[in-house]
Formats: sequence, structure tokens, C-alpha cells
Amino acid sequence: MTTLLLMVPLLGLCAGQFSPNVACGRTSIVHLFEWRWEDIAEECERYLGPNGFGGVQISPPNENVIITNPNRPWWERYQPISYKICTRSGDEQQFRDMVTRCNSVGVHIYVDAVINHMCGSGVGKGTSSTCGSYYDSDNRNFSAVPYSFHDFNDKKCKTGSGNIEDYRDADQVRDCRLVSLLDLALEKGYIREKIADYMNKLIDIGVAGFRLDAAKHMWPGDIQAIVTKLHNLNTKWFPEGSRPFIFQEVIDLGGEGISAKEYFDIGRITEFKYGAKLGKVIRKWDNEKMAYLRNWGEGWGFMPTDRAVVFVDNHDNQRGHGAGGASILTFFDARLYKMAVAFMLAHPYGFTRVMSSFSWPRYIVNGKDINDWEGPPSYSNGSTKAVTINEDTTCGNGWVCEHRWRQIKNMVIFRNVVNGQALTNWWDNGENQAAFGRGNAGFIVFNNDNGDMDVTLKTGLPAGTYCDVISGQKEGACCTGTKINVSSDGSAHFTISSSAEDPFIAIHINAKL
Ligand code: AAO
Repeated sequence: MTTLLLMVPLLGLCAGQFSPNVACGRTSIVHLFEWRWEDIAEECERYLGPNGFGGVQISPPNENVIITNPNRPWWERYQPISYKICTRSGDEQQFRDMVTRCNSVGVHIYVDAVINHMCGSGVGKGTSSTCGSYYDSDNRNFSAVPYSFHDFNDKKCKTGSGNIEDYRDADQVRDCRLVSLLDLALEKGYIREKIADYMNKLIDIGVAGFRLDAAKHMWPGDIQAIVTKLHNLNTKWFPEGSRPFIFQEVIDLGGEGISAKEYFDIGRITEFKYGAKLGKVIRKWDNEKMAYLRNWGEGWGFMPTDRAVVFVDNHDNQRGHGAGGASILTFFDARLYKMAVAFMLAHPYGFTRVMSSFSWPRYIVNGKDINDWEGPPSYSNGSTKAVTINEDTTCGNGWVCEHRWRQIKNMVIFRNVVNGQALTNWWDNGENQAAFGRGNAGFIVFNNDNGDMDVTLKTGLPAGTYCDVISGQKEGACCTGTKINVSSDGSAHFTISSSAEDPFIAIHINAKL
């Protein structure tokens, strides 16, 4: 039985679409939301490669409609006009350069593939698109693909508005328009070809996989048919026979007509319960406590770990789109956010994605952020601003770069160091002080209580002095943070003030002094 259980993830790794295709020893990806290809290439070389990041989820690279009211919202990129690689992030040449440079330093590229639909039904006609291709939403004409009237689901949808009106009805969710976006008839061979051609072009350039946007709005059989047509990954960078990693955006918080498990055979799935629940625990809403995290993962009703992609927030729910609600933690709540991200990266459940945002003037009126549409930092001509790097390694020009926060970057490394080790030595005080180890490779302690913490805990680590990678880090033979002594029986003494800037401590074998 044990052998069988152990073999399942291994098989998954070889079999492809469930394996994240990250380079050996790397375990997380980062979503560089709205970044330019040029900046991503630089970031791979100067930061992500050296710090052990496995990959980058990029914003959709294909041509989209230009929206001017509101002025260039981030969400215009979810309204495709063609499959030309041509957006505010850059052109095809820049895209190829990014993929090559990132792959060369062991950081892989994951494309956000918008294949469920084209632009909104009401955007009109013209050539106001990021590559100047003609479109006419009234006549369903996208000449640069080309798609025409017959390629959409208009006749199939049974709702009065033509839009999804009731998420309990699976037919509506798949055959009607999501917020009026023109819904492609994915059962047609011609359309499957066009989409597979687009994805195969990206695979041949060297990408490692895809986030399938709005996967819940596509029939699993249609997705499977497209995925089957995909090439193996480019052997210049990946082992022969590697399948593209597929992770599907299926929002399943329960109570609807569609459940995530319908998609388990195709690839992984975004586990939206994860961030919603973890936000509640860290915020201590609904009487949630860190002590309850003892059986985090499947024990909380989440999908199997080898199917889950997990994240604290994403580009939608950090601004009130999508699902998760008010409990979602973001960079706006930096102190709690760092704790949540650290918990995620220390815990073995799921494949982890770190969010990296741009800032915007959040302004909440009656529970809704009226600036939720704000696009990336840009110039008056609409072009996206470069990501500049400050002397203290943080980002400038309006880019938040959570992935560069020391606590988060060091936990990405922590996850690599403890990779493959079981969760061990769980401890909690019944409230919001909790700790756990990962075999004999790492240990993390949280104090999210209102009182101070003063405890001696079994860590499982070899005896020695370790550098806490949250308050600082090991630099050469020195430690810029708190030092922790692990005695010969593996125990260590931890004190964490409830008012500490970061009320948690993490140590691992590569941070031994
Ligand atoms: C824009 C405008 C629209 C306009 C449209 C066309 O905002 O007013 O009609 O253009 O002109 C993004 C933006 C959209 C934007 C769109 C196109 O978010 O505002 O529309 O680009 O420019 C659903 C989908 C999910 C989707 C999410 C936003 O299932 O796939 O909505 N996410 C992806 C992308 C996203 C993108 C698109 C898809 C489209 O990540 O960036 O949209 O390409 C329930 C359902 C969820 C559903 C949510 C929201 O969730 O379960 O499936 O997500 O509703 O409608 C509780 C429940 C939870 C529920 C939630 C919200 O938490 O437990 O189940 O409440 O009610």
C-alpha cells in the first residue's frame, strides 16, 4: 500500500501534464502579473534563477482588445482578438528572448492561455487592438485567426441574456457567455486546431506549461481534446517526452453545478479554498485558529495534493474579482500576508504559486474597490512602465514585487531545501501559536496570538546554531537575523513577541552557521 501511494506522485511526475516541469530542486513559481517580457528576462537572470524560483506565470501573451473606458484596465488582456504574440508586455521577438534567457538559468515560463472566449460582445468593431488586427464583435468576426459567426456558442446557450445567469446550471456555465465574453464552440475541430496551433507555437518556443483561464467554462472533454493535440516540450530544455504542465482555473468553493474533480484527469487545478480559508485563519475570523491547521490540506476538504495549485491571493481576488471574498490576504495587509505565504511555502500541500503585483489606489466604497480595474504602471501613451530595482533590492515604478520581500524569497528557498520531507513535530498551544518541521531539514514557528511566546520545541534538526531566515539571513559565515540554537536532542528555545514586526521564525539546514 505504502509503495503504491509513493508511486502515484512519481508516475505523475513522469506522465506529464500534472508535473510542473520545474528544474530539479525548484518547487515554486511566481506570477509576474502584467510584467513586460524584457523585465521578466532580466528578473530571471538577476533574481529568480539565483534564488531558486522554478518558474514564472506570465500574463496572456496573445493580442487583446484595447479598452479606453476605463483607461487601459488590466482585464483587457482577458479579451483576445487573435493569437498573435503581441501585447503591452512585448512582441514575439521579446517573448522568444525571455523564454530563452529564463530557461537558460533554470526558470521556466507558464503561459496564461485564454482559450474559452474572445472579446466582450459589446466592444464593437475596428482595429483598436494591441497588434492592430481587425475585429467586429457584433458579427463575431476575428479576421486574424480567423473566426466567424459559426465559431461561437450563441445558438447553444439557453439563457435570455446569452450570459451565464446561474452557476448551479453546468450547461449555462459552459455554453453561455462569461460576463458577455464571446464563447467559443470548442467542440469544433477547426477551433481546437486553431487553439492547439497557438499553444504548440508557444511550446516550440520553449514554454513549460499553461494556466487554462476560465477552464470551468469549458467542457472537460473539449479541453482534453485540445491538450491531446499538444506537442511535447522542446528538448533543448526539457527531457524527451515531457508533456506541458496544465493547470486549470476552476473555482470550486462548493455549492455549484460544476466541481473541480471533473477536471482531475486533464491536469492540476487552482485550489481556491486554500487562500480563502487561510485568510480566515490568519485573520482569526469565524473563530478560526492556527491550531486548527494541524490537518491542513485534504483534511480541510481540499482536492488531492497532487492535483492542487495553491496560492494566498491571485490577480483576481486580490482586488475583489473572481472568488474568495474579503478574507483574502494581499500585500495591503503585509504583516499577515507574509505569515500566510510563509505557512503555504513551509507546508507540503500542493504546488505553490507566489503572487507579485503592481500597486493601485485601492478605494473601497460599500465593500467594493472602485479602482479594481486599474492597469499596470504605465505612461500616458498606454505603454507599461519598466520594473526598476531600488538599491535595497525592492522594486520601483509602482511594482510591489512581493517575491522580493526577504521573508517570502527566503521561504521559497526553504521549500526547496525541505522538498520531499514529511511534515513532522507539529505543535500548537490550542490557539494561534503553532509550529512544525519538515523532517530533519527545516522548522517554522508562528505566534499569531495576542500574548508573547516562550517555548522549547522539538525541531528534528541536527544540533547547531541556525540563522532565522525571516528576521534576516545567513550571509557567508554571519547571520543578519536572530540566531537559534538547536541542542543535541533536537530541541530549541523560541521567544516571539506578539508585537514583532514578523511574528514567526524559520530555520533550515542550509541556514546552519
Ligand atoms: C470585463 C468587465 C465586464 C464585461 C467584460 C466584457 O469587467 O463587466 O462584461 O469585461 O466586456 C477578467 C475580469 C473581468 C473582465 C474580464 C474580461 O475579472 O472583470 O470583464 O477579465 O476583460 C468567474 C470565472 C473565472 C474568472 C472570474 C473573474 O469562473 O474564470 O469570474 N477568472 C478568469 C480570469 C479573470 C478574467 C476571466 C476569467 C475572463 O482570472 O481575470 O476576467 O477571461 C462565482 C463563481 C466563479 C466566478 C465568480 C465571479 O464565485 O464560482 O466561477 O468566477 O463567481 O463571477 C463566493 C462564492 C464563489 C463565487 C464568488 C463570487 O465567494 O463562493 O463561488 O462568491 O460571486
